[in-house]
Amino acid sequence: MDAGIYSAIDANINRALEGMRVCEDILRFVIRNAALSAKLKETRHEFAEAVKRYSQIDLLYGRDVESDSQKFYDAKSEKNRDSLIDLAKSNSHRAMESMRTIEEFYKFLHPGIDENPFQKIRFMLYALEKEMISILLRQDKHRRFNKSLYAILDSSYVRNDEYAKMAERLIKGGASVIQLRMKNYSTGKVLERAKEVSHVCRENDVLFIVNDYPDITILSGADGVHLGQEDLPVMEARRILPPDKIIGVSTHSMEQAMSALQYEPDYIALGPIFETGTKNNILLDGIGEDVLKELIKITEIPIVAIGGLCPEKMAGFKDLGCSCGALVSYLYKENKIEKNCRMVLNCLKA
Ligand code: TZP
Ligand code: MG
Repeated sequence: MDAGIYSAIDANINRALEGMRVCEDILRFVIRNAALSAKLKETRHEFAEAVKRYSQIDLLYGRDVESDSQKFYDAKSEKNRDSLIDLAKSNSHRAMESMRTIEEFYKFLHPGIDENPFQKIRFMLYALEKEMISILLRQDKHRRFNKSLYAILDSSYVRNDEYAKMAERLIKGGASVIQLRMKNYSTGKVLERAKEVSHVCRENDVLFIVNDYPDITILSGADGVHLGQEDLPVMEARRILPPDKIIGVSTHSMEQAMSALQYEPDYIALGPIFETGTKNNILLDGIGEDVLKELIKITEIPIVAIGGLCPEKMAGFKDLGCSCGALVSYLYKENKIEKNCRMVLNCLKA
């Protein structure tokens, strides 16, 4: 009987290590999240330590690859992984399920023992899976910030009954992301507009972001929320938002951007890059393109330039490597929305 038990433990140790390794490589090379891949690596090492409780000789003695009836059996689903999420999920489950088997045999071999290292590792894997899948769900949305126009539906520029129509026009002009920014409106009114715009964006497969309100983000079915320096902190908003919602943060200097990065937002908006009178109706100086250039160099998350943008001023954006611009006033100029959008996009696309 013991040889059989050790054979099961041995097989599951290998399975768990393999599952963890695939997830670690997804985190390291595909998602490129150094912190999370390091956490998983630590867990894998902790597991390798815990496994030393078993004698190598017992495990190897129990190993019998030749007579394993399922050794070359791949479930149909294993041959048809249709997404990276699918691949990540199946491999984290492989690791967690194996951990459970090892945990159960450990209890069986050590009756009455309280401490079970494999149980602790299993729970660590559950938490890591949640983080990994959440990142993958959002990463798909990050692609929309590549060579793209982030158009802001601002209440100072849009008539009350024209939000949906304006969203359609911005999308027609080529916007990939639409943000609803309504200052000094009741949350009931913002929700009403958010639902309308969310519908238009979903129909057109365009990302929809709500400014200021995580609750309205959820209720309107938006893709994410945009938070300013005075709004809820990213970490707190993350706690209440479903894992697929993205969070963007406004920053106005290199220091603020560096500080925002610690909390892993999905994107950072930096500005005003140029002088603008749109924000709070006061004239603000631009912080300049050099800060933008510097920030783009030090992070891989999408950086959205904002503030005073217009084609004349965006001539150097391609050289800067800036792939996303957020605009308000220029887009509505002379009511030539579609044309204005296209002019901006020409400054971002190669
Ligand atoms: N945040 C920084 S600048 C700005 C916001 C909301 C206003 C951008 O508007 P415009 O008209 O494109 O300068
Ligand atoms: Mg705000």
